[in-house]
Amino acid sequence: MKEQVRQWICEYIENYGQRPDIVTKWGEPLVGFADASHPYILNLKTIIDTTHELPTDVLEDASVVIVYYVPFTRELAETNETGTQYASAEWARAYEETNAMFKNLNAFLIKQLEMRGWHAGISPKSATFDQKRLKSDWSYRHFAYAAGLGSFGLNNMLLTKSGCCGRFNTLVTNLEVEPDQPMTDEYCLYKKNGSCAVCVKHCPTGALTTEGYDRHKCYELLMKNARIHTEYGSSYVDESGKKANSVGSDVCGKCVTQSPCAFWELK
Ligand code: B12
Ligand code: SF4
Ligand code: SF4
Repeated sequence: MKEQVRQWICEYIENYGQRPDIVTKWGEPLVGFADASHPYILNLKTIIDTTHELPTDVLEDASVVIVYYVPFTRELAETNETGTQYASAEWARAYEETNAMFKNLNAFLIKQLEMRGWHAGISPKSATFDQKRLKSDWSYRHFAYAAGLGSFGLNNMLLTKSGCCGRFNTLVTNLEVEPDQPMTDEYCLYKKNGSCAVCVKHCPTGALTTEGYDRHKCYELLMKNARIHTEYGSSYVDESGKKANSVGSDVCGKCVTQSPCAFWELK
């Protein structure tokens, strides 16, 4: 059944990418299954916040969280150049098109699972984040880590074996499968041996340093970009769940797109 779920995801994304109204290209997705009762997950309220949801808040008999990572392409990453504060229009569009695709893909997966007698659901908290704390009560990266999809980089991204220039999503289900385990290796070169830190050099605002990350400084630039890139909509909603949280695409990604860990290809 794990292979079946992976196939559904891969095929759906491939077909979706053929739609005439879709410009963004995606690479081969990675899929992991996080154990809903793994101690790491049960501890998320302590690690992140007491308000963070658990899989059982979404589905009473949750067994696993299906986590998938959808990589972008090198061509897209190259459009989002360093040395400027502004995100490329292509990067903004890819952000919006991918977030829209996720909604459709999750609906498709829920339908497939339910047709076979399983239950599945998504956390409504995943589509929003607290505008003051700049934190979500459903962190994809933590579920991705628990599903063994990667390790945290200095740039704050969850680095996977295919890189970090892509986006995550999740689905909670009561499907009976053998869950994957968090990985013990470290992918980030800085965390491994103190080298690299390219992501820090590329950050135009100083939000990202080797000492830490200032999410508010980062968000200021994202909102600046949102005011420029209004043409593709705004996929994140505020906490009411009804209103877009910005006027456009709140993006930057300079700590991702030209980094060696974007696709694990050193330049
Ligand atoms: C709120 C939010 C933001 C905020 C705050 C950013 C932040 N770093 O949290 C703002 C709006 C500023 C933002 C910016 C960006 N975001 Co954002 N954002 C989110 C959102 C909605 C929630 C994240 C959250 O709650 N973070 C707060 C807590 C939970 O995490 P944290 O503060 O980062 O700290 C934890 C980790 O660093 C971790 N950690 C660090 N080291 C280690 C080591 C170990 C061993 C462990 C276990 C944990 C660990 O533990 C910390 C404490 O919990 C998620 C989507 C989602 N629902 O998950 C996307 C998400 C994190 N964003 C994403 C992206 C790509 C971006 C941007 C590049 C914007 C863009 N698209 O152009 C920038 C990158 C900024 C950066 N360098 O972090 C992607 C990341 C993809 C990836 N490969 O990991 C996500 C997952 C969206 C998605 N669908 O894929 N984002
Ligand atoms: S650019 Fe280098 S230091 Fe930064 S997250 Fe990637 S591997 Fe780690
Ligand atoms: S998204 Fe931009 S501002 Fe935020 S940490 Fe990355 S490079 Fe810096």
